[in-house]
Amino acid sequence: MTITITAFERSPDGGMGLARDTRVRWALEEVGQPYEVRLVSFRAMKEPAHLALHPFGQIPTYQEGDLALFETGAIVFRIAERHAGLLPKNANARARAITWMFAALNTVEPPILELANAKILESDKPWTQERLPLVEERVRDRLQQLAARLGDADWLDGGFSAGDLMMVSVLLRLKPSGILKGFPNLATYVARGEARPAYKRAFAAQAAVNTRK
Ligand SMILES: N[C@@H](CCC(=O)N[C@@H](CS)C(=O)NCC(=O)O)C(=O)O
Repeated sequence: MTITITAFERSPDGGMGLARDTRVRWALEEVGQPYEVRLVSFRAMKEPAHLALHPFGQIPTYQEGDLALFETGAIVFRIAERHAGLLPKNANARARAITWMFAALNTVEPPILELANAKILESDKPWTQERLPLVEERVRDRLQQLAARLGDADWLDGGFSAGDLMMVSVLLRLKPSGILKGFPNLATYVARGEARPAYKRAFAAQAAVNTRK
C-alpha cells in the first residue's frame, strides 16, 4: 500500500533536516518502506484540505490506504509497529523503546523547542537576553540527565530503536547552538545516528527538496 507523507514545499531551515518530515523519512528508510512525498506550502497547510488531515495545520502527515495520521510520535510508532527494524521483539524491551520515544517527545524536546523559540521567534523581545540563560539551563539539565543515563553505551537501551531515532532527531535541533559539545557522549550519540545509512538517505531526500532551484 502506498505511503504518502507531507513535507514543507520550502522548509524554513533550508534543508538542514530539522523539519519533522525528516524523522518520518528516517523511520521509513530504516524499515525499507518506499514512500511518496506531497509538498505543501505554508498557505495550503492552513486550508481545509490539509486541516482535514492535520487539525493543527502542520507537517508531516502520513497516509496509508484509508488511514491518515499526524504527530510524528504516532507516525513513527505506526511504522515501527508494522515493519521490523525499529522495535525489539521482546515485550519488555519493546515497551522500554516506546518509553524512550515518549521521553524524547515529552521530556527532552520541549525545553529544546523553548530555546529555539527564544532564539528565533522571540529574539527581538526586550526580555529575551535576560531569559535566555534560564532557558539554556533547562536544556542543560535535561542533557545532563540523559548523558548520565546513556553513559558509554551506543544506544539508549540495547540495540538501535525507534526510541533512539526520536531522541537523536530531537537532539539534532541543538547542533547549531553548540550546547551538545558540553556533553561529549551525547554529541557522539547524535553523530552515530547521523552516520546511519537510513538517516543519510532521509537527510538527502529532504535536502533535495529544499535546495532545488
Ligand atoms: N508535535 C508535532 C509538531 C509538528 C510541527 O511543529 N511541525 C512544524 C514543522 S517541523 C510545522 O508544520 N510548522 C508550521 C506551523 O506550525 O505552522 C509533531 O511531532 O508532528
